[in-house]
Amino acid sequence: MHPKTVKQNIQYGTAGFRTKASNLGYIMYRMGLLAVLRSRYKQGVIGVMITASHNPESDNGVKLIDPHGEMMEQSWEELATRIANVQDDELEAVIKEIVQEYNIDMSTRVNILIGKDTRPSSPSLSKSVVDGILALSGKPVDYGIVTTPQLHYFVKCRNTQNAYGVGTEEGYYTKLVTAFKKLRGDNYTNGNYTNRVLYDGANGVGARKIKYFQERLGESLKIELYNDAGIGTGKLNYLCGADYVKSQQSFPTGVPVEPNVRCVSVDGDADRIVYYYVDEDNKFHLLDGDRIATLIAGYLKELVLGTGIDLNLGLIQTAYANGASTDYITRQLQVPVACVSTGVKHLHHKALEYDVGVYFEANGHGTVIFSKNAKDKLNEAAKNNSLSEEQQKVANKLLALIDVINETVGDAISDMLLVETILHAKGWGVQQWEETYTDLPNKLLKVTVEDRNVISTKDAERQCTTPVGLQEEIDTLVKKYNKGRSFVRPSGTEDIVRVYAEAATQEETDKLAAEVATKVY
Ligand code: 16G
Ligand code: ZN
Repeated sequence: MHPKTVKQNIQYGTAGFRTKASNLGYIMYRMGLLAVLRSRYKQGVIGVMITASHNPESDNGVKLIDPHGEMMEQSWEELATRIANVQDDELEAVIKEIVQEYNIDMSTRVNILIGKDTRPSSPSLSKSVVDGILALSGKPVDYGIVTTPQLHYFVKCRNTQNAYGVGTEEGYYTKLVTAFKKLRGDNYTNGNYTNRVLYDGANGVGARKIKYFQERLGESLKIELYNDAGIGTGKLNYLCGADYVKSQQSFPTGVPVEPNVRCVSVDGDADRIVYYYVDEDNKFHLLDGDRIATLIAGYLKELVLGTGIDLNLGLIQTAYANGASTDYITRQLQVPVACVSTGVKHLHHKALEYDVGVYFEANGHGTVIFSKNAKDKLNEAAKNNSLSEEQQKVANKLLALIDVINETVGDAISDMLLVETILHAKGWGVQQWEETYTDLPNKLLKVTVEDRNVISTKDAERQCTTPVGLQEEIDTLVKKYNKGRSFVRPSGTEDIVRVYAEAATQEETDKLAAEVATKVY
């Protein structure tokens, strides 16, 4: 059954395994096996998500979700890679080895939750995962087509006996929408804020699931859905979706162009979101993950101050965050910023160090996590009559906000509801939001090299340590430019090196990026 069909080794990377769907059958089966091992080892429910996110429709992928609803712990990625690459006749022995090494009790009953995106290849790959789970006597629980963040949420609910929320689709919609409506109250508009948003579903699961929100939100937020093509039309992520809009810095196909109207795009598994609009002169304006992060962190800081509770709040970014966003948030809003390596797991991990940890990648993946300490103190404050009425009110508001947020992972729809709540509270339209700071011009280039792994980095990928001398060359180039900044890193998802540059003008930025790129060859 499920014989290994590909000779080359594959690696469990930043976002799990991802490649051409036709090469993934045996990988899925083996990840079913691994999920059962992980579940028995952690003594908790594990999730398996089948998706290739923003990649083309013909790709697919798989990633595992740990009991707290987080991405699988890094130390097990190497086991995933090992299991994926062994020859068929060695598979059983490798499994036995892992069972021994980790002292796993193979007699416990375990549940594995499975979710998939709308790719035409997903149903058959899902069957392969089920076969793997059954082969080790685990119990597969099929959630069907769901967004990645929904599956993360279900895993967390199941492991907390529904204390985090009810672990069903209905439970998820009810939790988010109830909190959103509570915060919005009866006045759906406020100042420059209007309750209408154009939504690009990327022809994927994000389009399918937003319909449940539309029904429940009604007039409180009028979401107009575009790019809702059916399965197998080849249109998934094609010329639309969050990754397209962010990387091309242009308006997606399929969404009507209306000046100054807020638009959002989600990606193929709805864990990323970006905002944008066109102005009267038909100029495109992007409000990316950095913008969303600063909006959220600034607002949460206001609320935390309003409660009078001492909570430490921080923002986590990566080297790709626009320098102007970092500047604005540290200097003007006085929120401390930490920088970590690319990849959601690094940001999430760092955010756990704060009472209120906001994290976002520039590409639009992010969320907020609240410590137990923060939640306890807020719950206490909400009931504490020795606090002022205002303080109690703010504590209640923060508690409701926590329920709008999917703390397990970046969630495009939950993030949208959060942004809409903040804009509504501030009475801001998209222009007021954009006026908070001006992005520095930036450029991202891909460079194809023989072996991308000759480049290694340190300091959250902002400096390279090998090849020797490259960093000095970059430093020399950067010094020539006003507000210059540049770094190079090997991609974790493609066989290329990425070059990022920023400077005072677009012309200088493009030049700096091109110059740095020549040093990488
Ligand atoms: C993956 C990551 C994303 C990261 C991107 C970087 C997850 C769920 N996704 O899509 O966070 O920004 O890789 O790709 O971790 P790169 O290494 O090719 O630049
Ligand atoms: Zn995604």
